[in-house]
Amino acid sequence: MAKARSSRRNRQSASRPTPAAFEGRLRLLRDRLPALKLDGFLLTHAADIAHLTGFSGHDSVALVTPRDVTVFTDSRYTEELQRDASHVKLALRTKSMSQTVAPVVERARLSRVGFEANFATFGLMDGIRRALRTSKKSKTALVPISDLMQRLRAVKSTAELVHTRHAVAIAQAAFDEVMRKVKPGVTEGWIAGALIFEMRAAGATDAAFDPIVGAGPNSSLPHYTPGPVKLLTDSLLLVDWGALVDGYRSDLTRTMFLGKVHPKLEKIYKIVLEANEATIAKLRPGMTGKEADAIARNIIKKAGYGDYFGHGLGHGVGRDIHEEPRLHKSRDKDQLQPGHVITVEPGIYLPGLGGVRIEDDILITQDGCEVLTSIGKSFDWARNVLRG
Ligand SMILES: [Mn+2]
Repeated sequence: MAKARSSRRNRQSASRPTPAAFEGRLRLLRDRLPALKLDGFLLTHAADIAHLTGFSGHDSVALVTPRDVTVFTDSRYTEELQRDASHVKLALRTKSMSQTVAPVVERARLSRVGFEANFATFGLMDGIRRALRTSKKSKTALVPISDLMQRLRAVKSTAELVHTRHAVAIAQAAFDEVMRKVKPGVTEGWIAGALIFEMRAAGATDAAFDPIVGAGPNSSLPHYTPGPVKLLTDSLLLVDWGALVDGYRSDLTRTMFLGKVHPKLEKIYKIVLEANEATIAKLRPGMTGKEADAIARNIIKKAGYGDYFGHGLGHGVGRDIHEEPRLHKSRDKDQLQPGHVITVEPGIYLPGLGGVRIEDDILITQDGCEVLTSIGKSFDWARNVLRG
């Protein structure tokens, strides 16, 4: 018992943001409300609530007003809330969530309350709306807003970057450990499970997402689900994985060869590597998501594989595995800013033969960028890393 208590204290002092950090984050949200003519904001996405309060429970809702923050949760989470977010008000849910939230919104006499349109469920918002309507006094309008919190969370503080760097370090160490054991006959599922085990054994909360491990031709499916498929000699292996550490995620991909390399796969490996490196060399604040995407896409197009690179170049990564900003041809206005953490992950996928993707995590800085990931990626590395 005593031991558990002291380790909890260690963890808190090591990595918990100070109340001042939450005040700063809340101020950024509150500063946006007047322009949107809002006097309150409802949060339903666990990552947004954790970012603003420190509370990381699920099935919870938070109401931010200019004066205070209320978290609506149930008895499973009350101890956690009091421990991690003692600066917020607790509203214990005993009835449905909508019947718990509505009276608090009403008592606060709010006229326009925003909510994140991309995360709130229709069921919850409709329930709150109905509960408010049954009360004669209430005149509160619920207003859908897109990507407000996503944009606020996109720029990372130094304190947040400590967690991201830690998530990268744990993912990379697990990769090194597991790849030493990979040899012909090992299955995709074993590799995926071993990566999760090694990351958790090293202190990660979990994997950042279910690892994608594609052996041979399976590597041409960008979001393949690994199974009991054995890795054969003279084939390739694509691994896309990351760690979740203190609420922050990393996201990497490497493609490697076992035995003889098919000349066509060698060719696309070198093109994808050039696209990855040329893009990273040019990333800087002020560049749009479309411009960044175009650097990699033009290289792949010129080499004749434009039709085999279907997804966007990359995405923000933080509390969510896919978040703002997006590096995509549709993003011609949003500019990269210092503090953005993004992935750069060009790929070429040849159905029936195999796919190559090389993904790094990048921090946008004042005058360029910093590559957070440091695992090898040269063709020689890819050919030699699996020695089994
Ligand atoms: Mn990714």
